Amino acid sequence: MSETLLHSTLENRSSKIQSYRLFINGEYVDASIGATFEDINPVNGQVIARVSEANVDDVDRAVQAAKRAMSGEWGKMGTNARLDLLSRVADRIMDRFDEFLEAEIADTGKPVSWAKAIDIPRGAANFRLFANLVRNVPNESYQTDTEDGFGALNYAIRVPLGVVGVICPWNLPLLLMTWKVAPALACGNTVVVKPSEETPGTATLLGEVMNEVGVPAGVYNVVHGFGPGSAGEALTQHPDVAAITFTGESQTGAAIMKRVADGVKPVSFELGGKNPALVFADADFSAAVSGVARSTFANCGQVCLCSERVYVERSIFDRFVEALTDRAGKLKMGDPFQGSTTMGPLISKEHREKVLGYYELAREEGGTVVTGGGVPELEDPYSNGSFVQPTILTGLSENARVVKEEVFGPVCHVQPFDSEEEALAMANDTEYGLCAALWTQNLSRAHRLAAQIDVGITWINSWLLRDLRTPFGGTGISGIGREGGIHSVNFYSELRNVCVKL
Ligand code: NAD
Ligand code: 6OD
Repeated sequence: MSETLLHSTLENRSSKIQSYRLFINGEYVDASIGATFEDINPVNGQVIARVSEANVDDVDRAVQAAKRAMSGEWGKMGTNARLDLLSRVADRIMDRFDEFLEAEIADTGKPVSWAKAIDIPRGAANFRLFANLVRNVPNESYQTDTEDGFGALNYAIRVPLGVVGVICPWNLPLLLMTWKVAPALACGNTVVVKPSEETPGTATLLGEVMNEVGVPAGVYNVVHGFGPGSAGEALTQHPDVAAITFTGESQTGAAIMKRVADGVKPVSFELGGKNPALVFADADFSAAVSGVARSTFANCGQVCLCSERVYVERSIFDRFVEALTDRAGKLKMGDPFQGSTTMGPLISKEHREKVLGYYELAREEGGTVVTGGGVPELEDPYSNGSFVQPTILTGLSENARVVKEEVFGPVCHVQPFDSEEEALAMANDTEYGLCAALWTQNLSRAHRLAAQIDVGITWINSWLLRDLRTPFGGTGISGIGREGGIHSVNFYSELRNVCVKL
């Protein structure tokens, strides 16, 4: 990948408006009534694409194509042949790395350094992992005693669920979409994907890859649109969709759950977070500062795993806040294709209003804005983007809304603590339970706390270090179920037991 090439492509993109169509039954098609919406580049506010907006009929077309594919070539294909195809999808994403990178950056404005290290490689890695894993999944069997002495043999088989509806957010579009599509396809299902309306690009491009490697028509389908009253809701209500896998806000998860309840369909939900980072005085200070700077500001704070509540042992509190403030001041905003840019914009002007609202609320709730708290002064064209300042807050009560509610921006509140018990109590005082980061060199303390913090994932002296085989998910309103490794296989396939009397 050459950065010069990417840079000039960004300039070209500014003048060339893309067309993102629906991908149904292996073909790019317009929405049935020709409806479209605009896809905006959050770096400069320019329209980058017109996107076909699916209605109920289009969603039905996609679901029917996916259903037909289940009983066609795909449904009959052997496991190894199917998984070979998915390995080729991974290879082809890497072959077309620059195109995925450009599409992802155009939609999100995230810095190239982040997108090329995280988003696109993970898109490929998700397919590679599940192609390998499903080849090696054993099934249970039991020899059962019977009164006649001949016994019985019980064995389990796995079958796909059918058509899986995949509803995705905008923050890590390719990564989070393939995190669900790859295991769903590896288990033999077909999918209808509803990408976020903010980030339709990479899901659309993936359709080309599916065709190039020979994934049969109808296995991977993409319907664009919005949530309520649009493609998202239509997918959740479709009677031929067997399961819904969703990543997004907790409130949206609740709305989807109500919609699927009548059909008693399985759901897998990866939802919001209000994640704590705990920094003890015995931590490696500079590693903790770097780690918390990363876990607060990465992807402009738009990772569900970001730390928005930072608890620091009182003896190092002032020094820590000063050092974190210094890190915030060094973040550079601007052209995402420049290697020197380290922070992108928020996803949209609408989301910026929400984040700025929380900055204002922090002041109203009596907090101190140590740094940031507003919109940065940037030259054109970035002044038309959705940039906000990285922000550090102190002095808020633990009951303040800013400390309780997910902001999803580059902001944290830093609170001092005097004891491990106090830090633990504050960390757990939330409805959310996605992840935590612990910074300490006392390993007994680290393990003790990891067992007591009520979250799905605890990082000790690290953050976002991922092994895709591990269970991933949240407690409380941060999610339902676990994905990753065998946990994804357990969601995307159904176990059936066969009992043979011998
Ligand atoms: P969102 O909930 O607003 O939207 C996510 C998707 O759901 C979009 O495709 C949207 O169109 C669709 N949608 C919205 N309402 C719907 C409805 N009623 N029926 C069907 N579909 C509907 O989330 P977002 O703003 O795109 O993403 C940010 C949120 O996602 C944050 O809360 C973040 O914490 C969360 N998130 C969680 C994880 C995780 O792994 N736990 C990962 C990424 C993002
Ligand atoms: O790394 C992953 O697998 C994952 N699901 C990350 C989620 C990030 C949330 O924004």
